[in-house]
Amino acid sequence: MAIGVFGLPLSGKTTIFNAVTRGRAETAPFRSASAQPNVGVAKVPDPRLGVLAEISKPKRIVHAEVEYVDVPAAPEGFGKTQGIAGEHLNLLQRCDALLLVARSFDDPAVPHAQETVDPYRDAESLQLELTFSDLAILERRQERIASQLRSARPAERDALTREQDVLAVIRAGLENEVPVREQQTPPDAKPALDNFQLLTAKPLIVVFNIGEDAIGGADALEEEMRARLGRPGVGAAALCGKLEAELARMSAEDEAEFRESLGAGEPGLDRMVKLSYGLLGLISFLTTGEDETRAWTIRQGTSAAEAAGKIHSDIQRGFIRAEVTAYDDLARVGSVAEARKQALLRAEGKTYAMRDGDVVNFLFNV
Ligand SMILES: Nc1nc2c(ncn2[C@@H]2O[C@H](COP(=O)(O)OP(=O)(O)OP(=O)(O)O)[C@@H](O)[C@H]2O)c(=O)[nH]1
Ligand SMILES: [Mg+2]
Repeated sequence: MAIGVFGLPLSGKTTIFNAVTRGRAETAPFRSASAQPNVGVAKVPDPRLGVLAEISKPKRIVHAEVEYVDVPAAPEGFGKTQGIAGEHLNLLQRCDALLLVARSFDDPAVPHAQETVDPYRDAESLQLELTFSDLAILERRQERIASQLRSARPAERDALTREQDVLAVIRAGLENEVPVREQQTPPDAKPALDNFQLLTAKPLIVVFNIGEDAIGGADALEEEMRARLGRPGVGAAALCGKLEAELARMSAEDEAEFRESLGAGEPGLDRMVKLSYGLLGLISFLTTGEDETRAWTIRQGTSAAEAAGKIHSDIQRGFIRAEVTAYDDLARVGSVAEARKQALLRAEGKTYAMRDGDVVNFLFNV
């Protein structure tokens, strides 16, 4: 699972990438010479792990992880309504979700790609870029189909014509600015569509990178963003990339103390990572024992047997049953033994659909 970070030049993409991955990629108040993407991994914040660790006293805690790819802005700049192309397009296409960074901080030392700071304008024009890229992809495919149809055998014609019809409908939707993720596409068109990796089909997180002086208003801004930008499959977050990147370099204690002194509630960065996790349709099941307390990433709707396979293929193969306790129940009663006594521990079979926060012990036999 990877999230592609993109935006206008100097909007703070790399700063936010560093904050979220605790990385040290180069940031600068001028266009970076390096056109290389930065790739890193973010831990998904999960306070439940700390609570379970209190119960099991494990040697280590392992968080779920999501990969982030910081895609450099194209030299000619995005936001010029020409679509995203080349290597930048390839990078974004490979990602499962996109994170759009719009600059909301004012700083005379950092030139702006546009004349003024207007994150809503930038977010809109960047989304338009995604639409243009998709239109170009569809157009190329339509041209290919047209040429294939000229020499196609009757047996092939049907499938090609059907695809052509589907593509025409999607294109018409895009031309009316309806992203693919909001379009109703016929189920049999899904494999072909997945293959195209259309950008507006992917979940999108819009992040406003606010200045240090605006942190107090982050919650209100986020609410406004949700009202103005929120659509199915689109999330919104406001955070100060620069501050978050500085905090990410501190020790855990210093960071907590500093956040406390800022009077900030849940860090914007944590909210952003959780938001991405949810938009990707991901949930975590938890395991805990003497060795480790751990969050495992699965897609919503994953069966117990498949979840077991995440840990080890042997556990899936030899699956007998899963002993499941809801996290809230376990946290409330304080021990697995007590959960068992109070009949809060359920036995579930292979096809059980896992829920977020299930604390699981798989029984297996190989
Ligand atoms: N004041 C202020 N400056 C910021 C903030 N976020 C980033 N910057 C500064 O803006 C400049 C550009 O930040 P980067 O993170 O390199 O931006 P970028 O979008 O990765 O830039 P390119 O990759 O060159 O397009 C750096 O000097 C950052 O320190 C912020 O929240 N407040
Ligand atoms: Mg950068």
